[in-house]
Amino acid sequence: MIQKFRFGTPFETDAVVNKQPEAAGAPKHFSVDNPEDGKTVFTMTLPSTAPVYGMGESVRGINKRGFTYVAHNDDNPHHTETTRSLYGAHNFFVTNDGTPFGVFVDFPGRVEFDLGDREPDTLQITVFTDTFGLDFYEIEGTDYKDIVTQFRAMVGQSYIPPKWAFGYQQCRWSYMSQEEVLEVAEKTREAGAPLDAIYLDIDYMDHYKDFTVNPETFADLPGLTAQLKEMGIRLVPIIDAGVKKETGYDIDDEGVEKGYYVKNAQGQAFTGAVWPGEAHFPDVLRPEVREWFGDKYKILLDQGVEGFWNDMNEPALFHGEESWKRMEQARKAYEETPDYDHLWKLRDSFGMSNQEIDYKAMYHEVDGKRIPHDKVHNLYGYNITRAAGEAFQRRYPDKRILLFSRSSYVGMHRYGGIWQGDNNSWWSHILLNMQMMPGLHMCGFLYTGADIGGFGQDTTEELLLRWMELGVFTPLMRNHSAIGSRRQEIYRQKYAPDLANIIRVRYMLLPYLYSEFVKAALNNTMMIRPLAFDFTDDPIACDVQDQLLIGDEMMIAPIYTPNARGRAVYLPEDMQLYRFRSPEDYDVESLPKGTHYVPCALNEVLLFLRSNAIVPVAQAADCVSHTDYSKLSLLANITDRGSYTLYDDDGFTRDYTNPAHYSQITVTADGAITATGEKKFTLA
Ligand code: MIG
Repeated sequence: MIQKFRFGTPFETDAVVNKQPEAAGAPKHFSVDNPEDGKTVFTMTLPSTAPVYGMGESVRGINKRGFTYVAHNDDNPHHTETTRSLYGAHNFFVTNDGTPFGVFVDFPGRVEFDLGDREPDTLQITVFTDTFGLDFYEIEGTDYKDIVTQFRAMVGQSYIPPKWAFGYQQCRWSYMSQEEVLEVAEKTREAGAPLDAIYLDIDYMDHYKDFTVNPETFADLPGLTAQLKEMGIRLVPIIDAGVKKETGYDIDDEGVEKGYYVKNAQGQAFTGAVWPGEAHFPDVLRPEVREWFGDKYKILLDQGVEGFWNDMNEPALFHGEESWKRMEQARKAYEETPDYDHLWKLRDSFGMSNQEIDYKAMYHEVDGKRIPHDKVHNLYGYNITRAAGEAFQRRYPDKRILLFSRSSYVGMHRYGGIWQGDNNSWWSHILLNMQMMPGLHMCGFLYTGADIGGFGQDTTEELLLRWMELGVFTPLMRNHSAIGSRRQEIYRQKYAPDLANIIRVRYMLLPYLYSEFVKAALNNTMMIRPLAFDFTDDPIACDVQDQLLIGDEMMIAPIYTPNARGRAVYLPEDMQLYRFRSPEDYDVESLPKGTHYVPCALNEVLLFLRSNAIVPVAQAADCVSHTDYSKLSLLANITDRGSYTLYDDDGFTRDYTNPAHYSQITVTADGAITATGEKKFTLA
């Protein structure tokens, strides 16, 4: 049961599609105070042992208890233990005070979630309601999964990417020319690895101008996409939020002329500096601006591109008009009076990126009203990605186009996925990648993953192998790294054959992973869950934060420490351990419920099949479209009888609800297989 409580006059965020009536009375679990003007504070007492799950893209463990998270979308490359805000605002969590319940705070600005930080037994949510009110939702249900499903039904169906987007993808900041892109394609395949996509980072553009291509280094983009397509590889360029300010650049001219950008206090287009230098920011809270900006993607789609990643859309600012002025003033003051006080101010003024003073000086126009950006800050990334998503639905209703974003808000999950931003080549970030997955799946951001191998810092081969072994199971499986860091392409590694085989295990598992993903999207469920969501009565399972359930049939326990030869794994029930060195080379072992030390060599992927579980697998091919779905075999751990609902479709159209996409597979203890539909299955 969902109850919505309205406080003041909220700003319409468009997070919720299934509108709820307002409930009578007050929230059941929280007391509500207005201790100071401008803040609405929700407080509840909750034993410190009660877990909190959710908060989407955020640091620390799967259980979020004991820290303060702040909804304030931030281009923040420091993903450390004390980081309060990352790129997305995902204001949803579930907890348990004897009965399980969930909370969703629908508010476009800053919200602080103290989940037992200042006081261990208190949850306190502070919403900065000086300008807008909020909708506060309490959701009750039979268990966490049920609450999540109710929430997801309310916020709408998750985005489903094309099937090829479940293949392995290679990125780098940046592949500098079309020759280099082809080299990556050829060498990856020569190394024996499947590959489905190569990414273009900012340097493909002409002077960082959105929707342009550098005419010298990418002289024939349509030729490049065609050549790649013959190899079964797609090209995915980046789009930045800031549009270069330049007279004569048609898109900017048009944006200025039509008044489509966010404005400054004087009513002119706001200028902030990002990669192109001075840039303008489309006012994507306005539907006509979304339509305008979204339609521009066609320029690249017409050249054979089939997907996009939207970056810098918090929006990130290297500096804005106000932070620049502040620096200038401080410098002047110091030049005039070079004293300590002015020096100190000058030093402080170097905080120029992503400053609140700039966000306060940007204005949106919504229904004819001027809205300061800082009040609706968390909706920007959502709406710039929505602009593309809406354009794709309008122009290509029968085709899926890959789309994911860095910044987001709940609601954006209907239009695209997200990647987890600028992590580092750190062991702790493999764990963080794993621990972020359930919170994101709770909010409907099903298509997600982190930069495999780590974005910043130098990777090592061991780190890359271990991270890839987790990446096998994340819907977005993309290797990406920053300019200046050690190269991470698999063919450059001594362990290339092992990396190739790990990636091939992903392709073997594609029928299952794709099926579980689409079913999760269509049924508003989580493909990736903590053990605590399924084994609610098992206190040990509820305490496990470094293992995950992947769909309904399997569990993973990836290695995230250096120099490990294996790790301890908790099995909440009897399971079958598969240890894959490649799709063809593996061993299987039955393990009873309990804790086990499980050896795992550097080149091995561990997979635990649950009791009576069935996982359909294919023969690994060099790309998704070459994978033969007509000849599937089954991994099966049958003690009694197992049944699996397999979803499959053409991978391109949006005809998800067609019953022909489903087959029902049953396996009995004697190995007999029965299945509906045309497919013939054999046991692996
Ligand atoms: O200021 O486009 O998160 O993936 O490689 C950095 C360059 C801008 C940040 C993205 C990252 C991308 C990088 N971008």
